[in-house]
Amino acid sequence: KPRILSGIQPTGDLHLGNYLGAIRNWVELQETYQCFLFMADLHAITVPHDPTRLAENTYQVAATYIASGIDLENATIFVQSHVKAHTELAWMFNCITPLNWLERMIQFKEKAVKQGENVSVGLLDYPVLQAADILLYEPDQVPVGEDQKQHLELTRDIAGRVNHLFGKEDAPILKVPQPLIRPDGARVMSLADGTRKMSKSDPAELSRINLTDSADLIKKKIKKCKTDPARGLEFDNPERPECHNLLTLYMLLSSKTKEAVAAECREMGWGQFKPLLTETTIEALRPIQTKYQELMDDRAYLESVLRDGREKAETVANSTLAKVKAALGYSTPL
Ligand code: AQP
Repeated sequence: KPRILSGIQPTGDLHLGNYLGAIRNWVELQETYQCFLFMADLHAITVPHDPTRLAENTYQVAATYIASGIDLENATIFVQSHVKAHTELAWMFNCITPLNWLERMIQFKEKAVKQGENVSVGLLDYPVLQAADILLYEPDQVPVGEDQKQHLELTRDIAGRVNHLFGKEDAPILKVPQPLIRPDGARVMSLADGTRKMSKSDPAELSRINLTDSADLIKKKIKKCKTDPARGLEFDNPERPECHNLLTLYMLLSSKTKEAVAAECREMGWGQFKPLLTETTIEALRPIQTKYQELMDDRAYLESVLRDGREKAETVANSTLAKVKAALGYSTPL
């Protein structure tokens, strides 16, 4: 089977964007691909974080992967900080990556504005660590959304530079992965503003539906979400981003086609559509929430999953790291 790799930062409660934009795609991809899926807890501290929540959030993300249908027969789930090769390779990449490659990263520029004077070196270095995460596992493809395309391009550039500087033409050191672009419609927008993405770090709780929200809370959030006064509901009208987003959510959660949803909702008003979206969301999340709770109540099992995951991940990661270190000319530890 070809291999893919992906991860999520344990920086807070996971929401419908994380599920529909990432995890649910992995569940489909695991039929065809061998998956390495991790919790990016080293990336989680590139912006100020809460040390009392980090470990718990990491377990929650692992439980969400499994509860959403990730099958441990097909996938290796591990914690980034448990596999030391990530930071070690990132250091080596730091030393061969030109600074200006990082300074032009859009995500850095956007996040740096929010951090002001306190922006950390880690935030600038975020995509270098990401390159190490990816290249250690020699994946064939990496599932990426729009926002991560530039980072994957950088990963490919770093791999190319290592191969060029230290490898031989016919024997590259690092495998250069291809992007696996996500299907359309998998960019979930904020419930408070249809032009901004749904995000864990948005201070407005009502802007997102978390995967662990109760039925009552889901109902409240959909009731309060932003809509518009136009009559009838439609996809793809740039003047109506909220309408497009809510129909997309309904389409993805009901697993209906876009055409079917467009036809079903064409004549509807918000008063009719909102209860339908509420019911659909609650029903779609119910089985995930039940399984999630079982997993969170069985810490010993989750620990065993992460221990196995670390062992499998380390075997692959350490072998790639050893290749890079040899190519860079390091002595073997005695
Ligand atoms: N709104 C979204 N729509 C579709 N996909 C999304 N993802 C995140 N938000 C949406 C995807 O989820 C994965 C997790 O990403 P991450 O935690 O590493 O960071 P992120 O993309 O920055 O996610 P958030 O939720 O917005 O977190 P914060 O607020 O902490 O930055 C990725 O595959 C991402 O594409």
